[in-house]
Amino acid sequence: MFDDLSGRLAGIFKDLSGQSRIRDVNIAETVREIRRALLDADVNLEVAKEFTRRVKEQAEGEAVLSTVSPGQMFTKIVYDELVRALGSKKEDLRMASVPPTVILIAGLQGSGKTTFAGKLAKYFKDKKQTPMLAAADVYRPAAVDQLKTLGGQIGVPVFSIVEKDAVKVAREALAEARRTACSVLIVDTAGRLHVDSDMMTEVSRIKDAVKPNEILFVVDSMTGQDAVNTAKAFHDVLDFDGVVLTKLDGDTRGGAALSIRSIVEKPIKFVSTGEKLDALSEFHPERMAQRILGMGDVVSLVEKAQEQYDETEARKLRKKLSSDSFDLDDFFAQLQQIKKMGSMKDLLGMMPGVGAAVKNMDVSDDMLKPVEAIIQSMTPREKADPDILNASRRRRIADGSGTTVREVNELIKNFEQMKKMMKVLSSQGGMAKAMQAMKNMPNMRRR
Ligand SMILES: Nc1nc2c(ncn2[C@@H]2O[C@H](COP(=O)(O)OP(=O)(O)O)[C@@H](O)[C@H]2O)c(=O)[nH]1
Ligand SMILES: [Mg+2]
Repeated sequence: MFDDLSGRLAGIFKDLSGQSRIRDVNIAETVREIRRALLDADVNLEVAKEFTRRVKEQAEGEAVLSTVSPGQMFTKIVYDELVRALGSKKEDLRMASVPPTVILIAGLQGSGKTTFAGKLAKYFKDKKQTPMLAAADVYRPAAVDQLKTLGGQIGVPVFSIVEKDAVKVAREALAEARRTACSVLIVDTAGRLHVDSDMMTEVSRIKDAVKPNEILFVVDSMTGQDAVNTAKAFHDVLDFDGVVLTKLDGDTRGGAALSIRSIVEKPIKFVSTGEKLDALSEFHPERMAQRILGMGDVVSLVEKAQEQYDETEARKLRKKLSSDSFDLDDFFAQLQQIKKMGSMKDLLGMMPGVGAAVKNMDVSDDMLKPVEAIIQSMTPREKADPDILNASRRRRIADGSGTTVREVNELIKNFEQMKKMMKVLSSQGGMAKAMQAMKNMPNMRRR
């Protein structure tokens, strides 16, 4: 799987190898090619658009690192976006504080629910848990037999009754799991070939009857775009907790894997890669992204170069501050740096001792836009020496940037404050004090 997409992306990055600097690259064209590759891999159109919009934004805002090529830089940017699209971090199953943990499996017929139920039972058994399977697909006798065969292979009890009442099976299975002190109850349900209301009603009733800790939606990744639509339909009714992608061993183009998270905003928790009982893995967004790109070494190379770059910049900045030559160009560069690193609030929130302070603060990236416009309307001399900014210069800058003189005045005040604040920061690490100062900056409030 993903072979086509991997190949296409590798080709795009390779085409960039003639360029030595990212500013020589036709970013728009490169991004268009990435979008085409994603669409050909059956990624949802909206997801592909948002993906490439973010790649473009980052490529344009990227600092020029002398030690990495544009192709490598793009690889890193696309890698980061893949990880994000796949859900950023691994998410575990929610286990009950008092066993048994109840896991409800839902999905269309043929998606691989029963096979997955067996695999999950084995997964828990391997973790020294005591799972039980419940056969709540009561319509086809073969379905119960299939589950019993799987249970037999791994030595896990399978609960079933003769009556064709799925809710009753689930309820009685739960009682049985409690009675026999099983730690996990996995409820396999019936699916239809298409989303239909009878099926949805039945799973909802099972959900109400056994109050599962975790509802897993199983989807066949070979069904591409349909997988995304089905996920949406199930999500609307069931509000499931996680997704299981099956048949990733087939010739799926990978679109479902890349789209589903963005569309239903629920994590992928497992992937299934074969008919055998051990063909199940927990889902790791980073590992999956690495598999798609097949370029883990490039990613870490760029990361290192970025760290080094940031260090050099920080050293330069400290020197500037101590020699008092920090000017509006540096101020601007700092703002760009902050923007590049992602949402300001997230960023500030990660700094030790700051998290709580910014929680209630209004910080938005948009507030930087007028600030940028103002600085860009200044002459190099004005940027280097803000002291020369008299009234007529300020008027001219306001007109040029589509702002008001008051905003220009505020910005210059903010700049002076930032300069002071950064001095404090670089001297004693007085982060809390700096945050307080920032909170009081007029331009830092929502506009
Ligand atoms: N290749 C492959 N086949 C699978 C996978 N999971 C399930 N299957 C097959 O898909 C078919 C339907 O699976 P089943 O579990 O009965 O689906 P259910 O109707 O949702 O319960 C069976 O032939 C399974 O062997 C997988 O990850 N890879
Ligand atoms: Mg089944």
